Amino acid sequence: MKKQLLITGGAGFIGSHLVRLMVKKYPGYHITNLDKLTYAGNLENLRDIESEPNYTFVRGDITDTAFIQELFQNNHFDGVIHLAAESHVDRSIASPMEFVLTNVIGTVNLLNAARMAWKDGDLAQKRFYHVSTDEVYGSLTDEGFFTETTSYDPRSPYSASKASSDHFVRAYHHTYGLPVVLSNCSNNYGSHQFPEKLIPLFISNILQSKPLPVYGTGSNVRDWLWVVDHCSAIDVIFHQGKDGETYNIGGKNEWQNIELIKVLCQLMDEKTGQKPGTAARLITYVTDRAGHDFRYAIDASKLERELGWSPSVTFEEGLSKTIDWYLANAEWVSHVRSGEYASYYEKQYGDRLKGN
Ligand code: NAD
Ligand code: TDX
Repeated sequence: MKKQLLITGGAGFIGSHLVRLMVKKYPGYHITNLDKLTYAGNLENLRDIESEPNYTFVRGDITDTAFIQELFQNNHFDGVIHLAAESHVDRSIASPMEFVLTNVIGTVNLLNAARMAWKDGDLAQKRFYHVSTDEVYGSLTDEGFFTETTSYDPRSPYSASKASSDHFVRAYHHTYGLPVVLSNCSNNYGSHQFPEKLIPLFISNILQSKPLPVYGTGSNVRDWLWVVDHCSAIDVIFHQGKDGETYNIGGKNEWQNIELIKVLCQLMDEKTGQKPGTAARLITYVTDRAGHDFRYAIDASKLERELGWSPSVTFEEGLSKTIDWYLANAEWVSHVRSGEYASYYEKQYGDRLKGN
């Protein structure tokens, strides 16, 4: 019998890369992708694998308790990899409640459904994996790294909601014995990322000669990991991680925002045949993000040491591949930016969008 795996948020940026990896690498698994298709979810991301026999898409909302319970009753999931979330810090500052609903209530709904579904089974064969972020640890000064034992200190509504969901996942492990594993990853970049996050936003703006809004002085530091490498880490942790454990994921790749932006501008000039310096002239310093965390930096040595994971590309390679993808997929960018893509996909995919 096939192993049944539920991936939530599989139509989003990281989720679509993970669904593709799992569908292709594990033909003996059946992958169900549950996604609400918010502004960030896009079935076009999965067009290449949507007809595979071991893949099913279900449209649904993780905050809908009855729907989630029914989904777990109608399917016998052996594993859940939970990525569905509201994921953009700036949106969380403008509208925190959506983050509480999806990231906290939605996660607890899934935990409850898994607990009920697995209560009489062999728990050794089950696993609930929560995909989380390094932002739960707060903000670093120039020194130090986040480890798995760093105290939680979330400082934005987004990171507070992710911290809360992490706590619920661990609480279900300790209280009810639910088999769980968690990971906290640094900033991802790569293809199919919604152009509201720094790298795809700036690529897209450069292509339209629009200003590049650098928050504050541009001195904040982020630790960047290619999305494909994040997914290879999730694969390893899902299969080999120890029950109840947390693993930090990161690529030892810190960049001050402004330094990264200058490299991006230079690469964009080269790849589009513009005169050197053209893209950089679009750099515009703007009012800082409220509560802007200064620095994130991940110590991923536990994952490397215990599970033998390491990233597959350098930042230069990953960024170059990412830019090439955006240059070749201008149509994707214009769909998701136009705000019309929801109705566009309704037309494209018709009944498949109505859920089951
Ligand atoms: P994303 O915003 O690109 O995708 C989120 C997906 O979740 C979308 O497909 C959306 O439609 C779906 N979704 C949202 N609300 C839903 C709901 N109520 N019910 C069902 N589906 C819903 O996000 P991403 O960047 O791919 O992040 C995925 C996960 O990884 C998130 O949990 C995020 O916190 C975590 N994470 C992201 C990063 C990063 O750099 N992007 C880093 C570390 C961890
Ligand atoms: O227009 C911008 N200008 C700017 O200076 C944007 C969108 C961002 N920034 C800065 C803010 C951050 O210091 O760039 C840095 C990166 O910003 P984002 O791409 O918004 O990412 P961040 O806030 O660091 O959070 C990301 O990494 C951790 C993801 O969005 C989260 O989902 C993930 O958990």
